[in-house]
Amino acid sequence: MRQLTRFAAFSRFCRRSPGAMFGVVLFMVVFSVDTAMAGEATDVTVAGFARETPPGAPMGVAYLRIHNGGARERRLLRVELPRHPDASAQLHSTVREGGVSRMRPLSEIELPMGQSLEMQPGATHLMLRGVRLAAGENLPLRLIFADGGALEVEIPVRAEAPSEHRGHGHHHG
Ligand SMILES: [Cu+2]
Repeated sequence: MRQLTRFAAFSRFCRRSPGAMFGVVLFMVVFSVDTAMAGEATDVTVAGFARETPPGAPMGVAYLRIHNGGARERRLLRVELPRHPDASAQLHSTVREGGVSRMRPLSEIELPMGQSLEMQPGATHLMLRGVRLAAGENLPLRLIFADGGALEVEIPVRAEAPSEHRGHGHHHG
């Protein structure tokens, strides 16, 4: 009832002063765009690749380079695979204990302001379960941050990591 009265008053106000009404509508549009932006991690950039799943391998792996170009610390909580609802991705670290490498799940990754995290073989990586990837495909990822922000990216699938090239390197140019 109160809502209706308010609406009636607003309609009268709009009829009398269309200019002011335009201002109010513009304010509402700007406000909602601003609210939508708050939910996205636009100041974080992501590059990287996933490795082709070798025949018979139960798991896959991806390595991301995440840069926090924003003005505050961000915490990455998890990574989702939007195109592969039955698969999962886990943040892992690799630690050496008594000469043996072990993988540990990470509950989150801190991204201090202005800093980058570079995942690589033998260190932090993204473990992929339940999805088989072939070189040449793209893998869509959704990064979920502690502040509720999300970032959608696509990374290429490569036959092998650049650091795994054996023998003489290729020199271009
Ligand atoms: Cu792992």
